[in-house]
Amino acid sequence: MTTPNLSTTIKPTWCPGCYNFQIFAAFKNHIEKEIKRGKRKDDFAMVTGIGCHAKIYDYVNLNGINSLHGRGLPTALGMKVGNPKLNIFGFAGDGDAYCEGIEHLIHAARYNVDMTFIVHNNQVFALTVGQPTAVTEIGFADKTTPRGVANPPLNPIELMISLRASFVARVFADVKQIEDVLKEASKHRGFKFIEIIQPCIIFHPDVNYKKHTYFLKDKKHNPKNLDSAIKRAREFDYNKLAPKTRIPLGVFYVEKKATFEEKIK
Ligand SMILES: Cc1ncc(C[n+]2csc(CCOP(=O)(O)OP(=O)(O)O)c2C)c(N)n1
Ligand code: SF4
Repeated sequence: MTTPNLSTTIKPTWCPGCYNFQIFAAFKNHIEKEIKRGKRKDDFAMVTGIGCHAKIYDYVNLNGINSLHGRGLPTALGMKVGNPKLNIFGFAGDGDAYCEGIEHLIHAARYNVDMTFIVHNNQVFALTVGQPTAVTEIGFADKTTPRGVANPPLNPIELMISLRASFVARVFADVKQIEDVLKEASKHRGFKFIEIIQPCIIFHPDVNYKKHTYFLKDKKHNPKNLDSAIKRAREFDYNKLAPKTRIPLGVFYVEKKATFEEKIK
């Protein structure tokens, strides 16, 4: 089967060097490989929120809906009810997913909607020029928060595991890491939550995150073990990086259970 062209003719307007390019490349590679493995282009659909991350919608030649800020998940849920066979990929920013859309994230995880939800976590509302979100570190200051963030950041991995989201993973914005986790996720039926640490080189630059990361699989982490998953999730609290901070990457938690679609049949 010939692989359809998954790029549109629209030229990306992300800042040169933006890590969103890595996510874009990895996602296209993944879909191309899925098509080579026998899937059809029309088996897939995309949903995005609003933000820098959401521009991916204009650059990938797939069906879908460019939704509202924070409302990608209910849009995806509606699409899934209409066509349960659709393989949906949702893209959100941390503002989108953890601020405006947090209620939808909680319930999509509880319902176990069979879809993949990818959060581009750059720890700011980037498109609107770098305001803090729910995962910004204490002390981060901008024009809206001149005295600096006062509240500790939310730990989305811990939140997702505590809700027993059925597939919970985190990677860095690196093409291979993203492709690997997407391949792993493609074998799972249920809500696949994948957070990508995606520094915004303009408003929340990379503070050498990669140097602090390690892979859960190298530590023989068992993703079916809830207690161990929570323990690993707590190793990085999204606040400032101390010299000994360790950021686990890979699949934290996996649980086999009925999907939303199966429950409403
Ligand atoms: C309901 C609503 N609130 C606010 C906005 C304004 N807005 C557009 S993009 C954006 C920031 C998006 O930040 P994030 O979701 O983190 O994505 P990023 O730009 O960092 O990729 C905001 C606040 C909007 N479009 N709609
Ligand atoms: S503002 Fe940040 S997230 Fe947005 S395109 Fe530029 S580098 Fe990327």
